[in-house]
Amino acid sequence: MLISRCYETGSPGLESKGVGVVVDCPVSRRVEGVSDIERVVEEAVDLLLHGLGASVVFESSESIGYTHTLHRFRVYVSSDMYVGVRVLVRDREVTRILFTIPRRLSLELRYNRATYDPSQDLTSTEMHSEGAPPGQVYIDIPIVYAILGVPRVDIANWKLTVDGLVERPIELSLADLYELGVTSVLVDFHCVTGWSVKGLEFAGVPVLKLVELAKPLESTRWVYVESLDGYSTIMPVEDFLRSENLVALEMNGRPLHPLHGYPARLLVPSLYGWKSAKWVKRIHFTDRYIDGYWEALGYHPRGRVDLEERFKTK
Ligand SMILES: Nc1nc2c(c(=O)[nH]1)N[C@H]1C(S)=C(S)[C@@H](COP(=O)(O)O)O[C@H]1N2
Ligand SMILES: [Mo]
Repeated sequence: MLISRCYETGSPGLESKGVGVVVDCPVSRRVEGVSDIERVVEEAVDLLLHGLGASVVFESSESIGYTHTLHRFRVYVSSDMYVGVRVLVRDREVTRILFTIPRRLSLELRYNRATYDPSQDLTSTEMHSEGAPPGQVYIDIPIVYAILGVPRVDIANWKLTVDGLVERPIELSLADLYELGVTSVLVDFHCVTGWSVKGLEFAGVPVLKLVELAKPLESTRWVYVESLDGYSTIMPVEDFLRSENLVALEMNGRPLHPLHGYPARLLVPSLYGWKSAKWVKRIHFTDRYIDGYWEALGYHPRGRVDLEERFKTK
């Protein structure tokens, strides 16, 4: 049996792109090449989307570091609607297949639903050799990503909210943030797709300063971050509470470029770049794990660069 159980997730960011639910299925199947992968997709589509007629169209492949490849397919259910299929391959083994199901599509999916337990993913012991982070290549400047587009920012009314499990929720304007005092850090930045940039200078308000003001409760385990564009991400509170982490307002001596997140982005350099949400509007302390945008598509709840936590390990 190719697929025995699957995990269902979703996120507001995906919702805004018309995706109702992501179905994430762990798989273990050896493949030798693209045609093998296509056969696995057809088998999976047959199992889950029975009666759909499997017209599988290959879309693209992308390397994720040196270790993984992500292959995208589409299964058209009508001329303008398709189920997205993403196949993750590691060392010639398909390790998971993810289906992105359109919101407008009501399908009877055949699989056993399971509940995702992020605590399994918090105990990675994978180690690596000294030097550059495993699976990463240095490039000169960061590639701009804006998966949900570049939002228009009304700077006069923009505020950063810090709330959730805190003693004192706070709201800060850009001027308020500058008044708290700006610190600069020199960091390397790493994207999960395999590129890294050395020596970027960011300036902003240390998150520890915001924590002093808002005072998260002991029961906090996760920090969920939301952006103006509908993007979101999540990380364990212990990764959030690092002294180098900033609500960054400047990069390389200038206010953040609109494409890099103006007026403010989170900067968490120990984690892969997708955790550093741009155009940030809300930092929410919580005791409950929920997927952010990329986490809902199979990316790791934690994402430490040193331990190569690229994808959920289930
Ligand atoms: N709001 C938002 N934040 C985001 C993203 C995005 O698409 N939207 N992409 C993430 C990813 S995958 C990376 S690698 C970095 C890239 O930062 P840059 O665009 O400033 O180079 O931003 C992260 N923050
Ligand atoms: Mo990224």
